[in-house]
Amino acid sequence: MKKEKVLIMGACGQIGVELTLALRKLYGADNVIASDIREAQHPLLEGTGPYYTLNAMDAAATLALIKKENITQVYLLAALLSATGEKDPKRAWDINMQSLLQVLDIAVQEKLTKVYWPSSIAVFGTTTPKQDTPQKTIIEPRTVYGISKYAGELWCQYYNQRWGLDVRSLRYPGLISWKSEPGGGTTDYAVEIYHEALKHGKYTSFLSEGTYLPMMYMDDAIRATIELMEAPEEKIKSRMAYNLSAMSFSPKEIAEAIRKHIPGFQIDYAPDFRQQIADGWPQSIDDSAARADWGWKHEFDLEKMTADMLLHLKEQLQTV
Ligand code: AKB
Repeated sequence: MKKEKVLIMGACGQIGVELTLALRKLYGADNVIASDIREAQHPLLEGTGPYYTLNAMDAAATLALIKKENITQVYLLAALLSATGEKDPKRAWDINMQSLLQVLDIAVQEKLTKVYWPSSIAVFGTTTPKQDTPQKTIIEPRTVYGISKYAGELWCQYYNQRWGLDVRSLRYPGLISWKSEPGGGTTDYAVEIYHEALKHGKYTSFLSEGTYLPMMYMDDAIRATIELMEAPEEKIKSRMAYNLSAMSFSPKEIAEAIRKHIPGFQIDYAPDFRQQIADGWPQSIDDSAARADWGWKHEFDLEKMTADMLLHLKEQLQTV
């Protein structure tokens, strides 16, 4: 059997840091090559394994690195998210699409065994059912990020059908993590709020108090990603991305959960342009296909996540 060697593109991002660390534990540090456009790697990755500066838009450099390191699997995580994407839609489209198409082409050419590419709940829009949004439903994204994710899903499916490429994908909800910070998403408030609660005891939310969105703790998201990638090929019945779900809450509810640990915590609301993006997304997700096909099961709810986030962030603050 061919020995697997993984390349992670976008390793210094919110998902990338934790996925790199988890995959290094699983496959061995030298078998997981981290790369990112940033020259300096994320502090948590330092000393944990090989790192390269790589622009995901540079096809020649990507191919050269894949050949040099005898890569067999690629996780392409580099992307512009929903809020950043709306500030420069054409740039978001170029980055999100070009990097994917290049990786898919290289994967076919170099006969890679697997590719992972993340999608998002951002594929859904205002015409989609808002509660328990099904795997297959009306999909009319309203943001350039959502459009690029939906187009990307179709490209992944196309490369699977046309070239037999084993490409797998998940529609992540908002992701909440303490090791690495999010950048440029509409769901970022649900990370900022924990930092601000510990530092200042108050937070101004850029989403209104009753805005429900699907969310997930990073531990669950990393486990889902690895379980999907490790699942036997015959269990992967959708080559569009799988819906994935754990919990749904509003800014008001997360504030109440934080108040159980920090009783004086205060929240107020100043919705900005991200409110409109959030209003176009589902409030909860039906991920029964992921649960039935490859056994997905979440572990963290709002209470468990809040306790874990505050514990780790408090430790982090004390060591700074
Ligand atoms: C965003 O808010 O843009 C992302 C996402 C839901 O994909 N966190």
